[in-house]
Amino acid sequence: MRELFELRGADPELLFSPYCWRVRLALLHKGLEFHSRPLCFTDKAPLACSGQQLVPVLRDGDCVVHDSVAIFQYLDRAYPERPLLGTGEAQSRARLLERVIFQALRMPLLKILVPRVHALIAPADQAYFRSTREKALGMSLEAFADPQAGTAQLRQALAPLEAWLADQPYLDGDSAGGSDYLVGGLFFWAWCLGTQPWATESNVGAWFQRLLNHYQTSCGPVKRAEPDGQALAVPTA
Ligand SMILES: N[C@@H](CCC(=O)N[C@@H](CS)C(=O)NCC(=O)O)C(=O)O
Repeated sequence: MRELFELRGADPELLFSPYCWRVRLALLHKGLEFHSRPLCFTDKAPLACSGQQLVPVLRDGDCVVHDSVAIFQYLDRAYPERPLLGTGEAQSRARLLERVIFQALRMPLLKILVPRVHALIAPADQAYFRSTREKALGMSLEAFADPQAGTAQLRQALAPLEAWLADQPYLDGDSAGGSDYLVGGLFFWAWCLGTQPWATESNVGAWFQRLLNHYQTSCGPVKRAEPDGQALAVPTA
């Protein structure tokens, strides 16, 4: 039996973790079915088998793996058909891309998403989310959150992706691969929380829509929080 432990909102169907979305997309890529185990932030007991407290955790028979990139590597080892990251230099390049893009996009997205995460998680999770994030950020959620600044910073950070996607439909080329899922998880995070801080009419917007359509065609509709009405109407390039 294959199980994916992932993060849920107050609504158990609202799955929004960027790292868990990476793994959902990777499992679809490999054609592997799984049972979803959606957990609240404070529901840590089911994660004990992984020896740590963060999701995603994939339990695949006797094997338990945590950390999205480690799960991609595990999937490539255990199911070599349709590689996600590949091996050797290819894998190393994919992981470098993950680091660089993650660093560039995470903070702008957090400035936009922090208030929405707080509003959409279970009341019992809100105090935990506030105290852990305020400690990590060194300031109150209210002082950190700045959707307008986050959107402007995100627009700049997306420029290389916008240019890259002018020449090919996916980051990995003609079809989606590990890089698309590593980066795409961040976009699912924002989209599921009801925001879309990138232009629909842009290369990035079209790329995300392709990933979303592919996922929804295979797996059914993705639960999304009530949109905040802030989708951008102008290209990001
Ligand atoms: N590097 C890890 C990061 C995992 C992570 O930060 N997960 C968050 C969810 S988005 C989490 O489990 N948070 C629970 C908590 O803060 O207690 C990965 O790539 O999987």
